[in-house]
Amino acid sequence: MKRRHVTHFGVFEARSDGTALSDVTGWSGDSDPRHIIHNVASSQHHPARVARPAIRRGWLERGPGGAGRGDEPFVEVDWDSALELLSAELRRVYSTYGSSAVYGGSYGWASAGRFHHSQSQIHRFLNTLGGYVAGVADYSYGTSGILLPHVLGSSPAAVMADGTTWAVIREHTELFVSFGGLSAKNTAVNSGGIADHSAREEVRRAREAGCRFVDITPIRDDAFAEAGTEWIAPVPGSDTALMLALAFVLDQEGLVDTAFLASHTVGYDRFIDYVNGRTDGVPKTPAWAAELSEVPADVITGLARRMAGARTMINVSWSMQRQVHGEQPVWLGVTLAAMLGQIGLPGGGFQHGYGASAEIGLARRVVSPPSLPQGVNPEPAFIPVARIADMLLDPGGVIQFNGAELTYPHIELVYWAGGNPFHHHQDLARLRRAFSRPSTVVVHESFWTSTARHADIVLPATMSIERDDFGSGRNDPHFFPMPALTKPAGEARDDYAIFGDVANRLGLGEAFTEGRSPMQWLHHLYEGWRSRLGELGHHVPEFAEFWASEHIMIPVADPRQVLHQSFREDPDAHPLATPSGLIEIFSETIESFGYRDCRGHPVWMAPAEWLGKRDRAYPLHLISNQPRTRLHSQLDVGSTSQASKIHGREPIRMNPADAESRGLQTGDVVLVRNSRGSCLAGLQVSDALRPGVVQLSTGAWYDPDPEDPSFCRHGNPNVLTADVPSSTLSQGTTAQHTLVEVERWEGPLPELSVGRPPPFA
Ligand SMILES: Nc1nc2c(c(=O)[nH]1)N[C@H]1C(S)=C(S)[C@@H](COP(=O)(O)OP(=O)(O)OC[C@H]3O[C@@H](n4cnc5c(=O)[nH]c(N)nc54)[C@H](O)[C@@H]3O)O[C@H]1N2
Ligand SMILES: Nc1nc2c(c(=O)[nH]1)N[C@H]1C(S)=C(S)[C@@H](COP(=O)(O)OP(=O)(O)OC[C@H]3O[C@@H](n4cnc5c(=O)[nH]c(N)nc54)[C@H](O)[C@@H]3O)O[C@H]1N2
Ligand SMILES: [Mo]
Repeated sequence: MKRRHVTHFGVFEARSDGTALSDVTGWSGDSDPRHIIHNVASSQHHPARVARPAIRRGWLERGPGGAGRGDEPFVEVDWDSALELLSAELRRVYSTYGSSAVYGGSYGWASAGRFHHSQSQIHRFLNTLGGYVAGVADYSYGTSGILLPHVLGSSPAAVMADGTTWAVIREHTELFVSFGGLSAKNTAVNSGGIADHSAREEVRRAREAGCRFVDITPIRDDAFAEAGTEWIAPVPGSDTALMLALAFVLDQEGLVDTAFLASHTVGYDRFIDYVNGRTDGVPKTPAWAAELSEVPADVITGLARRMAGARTMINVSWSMQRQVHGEQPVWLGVTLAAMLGQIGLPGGGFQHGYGASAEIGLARRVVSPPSLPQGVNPEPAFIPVARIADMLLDPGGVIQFNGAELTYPHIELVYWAGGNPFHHHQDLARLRRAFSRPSTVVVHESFWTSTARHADIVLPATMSIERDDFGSGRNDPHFFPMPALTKPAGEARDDYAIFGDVANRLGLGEAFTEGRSPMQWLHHLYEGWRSRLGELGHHVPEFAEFWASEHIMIPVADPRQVLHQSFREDPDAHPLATPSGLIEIFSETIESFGYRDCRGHPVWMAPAEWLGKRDRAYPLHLISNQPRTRLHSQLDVGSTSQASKIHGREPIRMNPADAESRGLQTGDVVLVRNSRGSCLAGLQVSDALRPGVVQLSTGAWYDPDPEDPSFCRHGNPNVLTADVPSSTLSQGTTAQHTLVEVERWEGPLPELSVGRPPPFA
């Protein structure tokens, strides 16, 4: 009999012999299963799996200290020795320095499954010990996460959960304009899982009903084929100029809903004075934007007219804000939708991220599924999550962030479970220097990722298929029991078991576990959740029935929800949580911070690295977007991810004209380089890319050359990306863009070290 399992990229069914899985297929209830699911079974027993606890030799022999980290071999030890060493080190750090010396941000997606969710586990554990320095916001929408509360009074997550559903779009939307495209590949994924990949079918039905899709993106084939997309390909990073010109046309041609602006927004006058050039002498005309974006002026004018003449959904993808000045296009998306006066109307208005993840366009559930309580973190120090290298390199340094002043703490110990900063952070050679600073780095991992290789204490964690859990993705109404499918590989233990054991050794076992086994926790959390639902008048089965079921459904309030509908109908009765209660096209709050790189209303500021700079040394614009064949760096050794590699290297895509001028062909191994670093990659020539743009997705396991850590032999783009923040306001990552040059790799092909364990002493 086949059994089911939830992953971030879908639900699969497989046969199990108790040790390994076979015959993996998508869940029968999924209308569009994605090939990423095949990475799971194919990597479970891969040699790159962490089999036993391991300690870096220098740390074991000399004690805490960063010298040799990432270079030295490891020594495998038994669990008791590893946990004894770890407990003693935690005791030393907490008693000598306190919680401000422990960085426990531990950013990362970990695995699906609500109880064993690594971030919940590690944060609960560190809170039990006295707290930790946290990392706030995220890499996904770290910039809009700070901006949107100022503009719309809600977080991006709330804007998405309340967003207009596909059912409404299908009936009402005539024109769907997507800045950053409407990405088919990214809807494979949803945080916590997705039962039915419905986006393709929803797009097909919308198109069938007459909706026209316009994708504004340098990469054509992100789109769903079913959308029949019209493609507009701007210079990457120039969208703000394009959007300002759309605003200019709407204003000049009298296509603006002035009544809506008056009743539902503040600050339009100051914005439009800027657009028309009254404040800076530069009218943001289509001709002006055409110079910057290389989108012809008549295309911009035509698009503005079409937007005003139809029920228009303006979608701004998350990629648009993972850039320097990433606030601006998101703010402009809201502003354009307000100018059209369609916010709160069915099928019109604004959304941040249809296509960025499977959840967007699903209706809000009446309550989220249960999760492990994390407790309270008494430590006040925190960082914006993407400032980790700055913090480690500059203890005592001061930064501005969203109107506050933060001082970087002095970190003695870094603890990570469920994330891979040596994939996800920018400028990895710099991160490596930063990681040499703390005395101790502890990592729980299932695989010998580059982060595990840069740790001192590495503890083997189970994969989600090896433990009992339950799972439901963000905004997905399906809720599945997830009984373990196999026993753990090697000596792997659950994060929960590891934390429970260490807490015990520190005399805090009861506080952490409350005396419950994982199965008792599932029962306890589920029943608490069931009674909360009951109080709201919703009934779901008892735990035993749930556990024996295929899945249950979480009730949804309104499958036909429309974002900002009640606000539109009565802004006094349903104000936004902004200072004015209205949409803030001009934000007095942001203006009052006085940041030069984010003013009181959206403006054009040329990024430091973009094609408009005409950089002779690095003439190509690299987009490092999300990979089609995996989730970030997860399971990169798995079969779907490996099938995409070229001579073992991550594929990079390039327009035919750029390939020809460099004498390159599909299948060549190339060197991608800039002033920060370089990596190898395998070339794919494709006319889906705008000329001048190359695409190397994120997530190939960083494989640094032993002589030069800024050279990755495998193709991780983060040796190239800059570790500079989006702005002073949000301090978000700018991973999406960087300038590079690409040339044929002439030397012998270096052997890869990822895909097997590090050397053991
Ligand atoms: N250049 C560039 N960089 C980027 C991006 C980009 O587009 N371009 N995208 C950024 C974004 S949006 C994000 S969200 C980040 C993602 O960055 P991460 O979330 O850090 O990336 P993952 O590869 O998902 O890392 C999760 C790790 O957790 C491990 N893991 C899984 N389950 C468990 C478990 O149960 N226990 C333990 N202990 N470990 C587990 C996996 O093996 C994996 O190594 O990357 C960011 N970095
Ligand atoms: N298959 C798969 N799906 C995923 C993930 C994954 O790892 N794999 N990760 C998930 C996560 S954590 C996140 S945060 C989301 C991310 O969702 P996004 O941030 O939206 O995704 P990206 O793939 O980084 O970028 C999407 C597209 O934006 C376009 N783009 C890039 N730069 C520009 C620009 O300057 N202007 C314009 N107009 N377009 C531009 C490119 O076509 C790019 O492919 O994806 C989620 N979905
Ligand atoms: Mo993300």
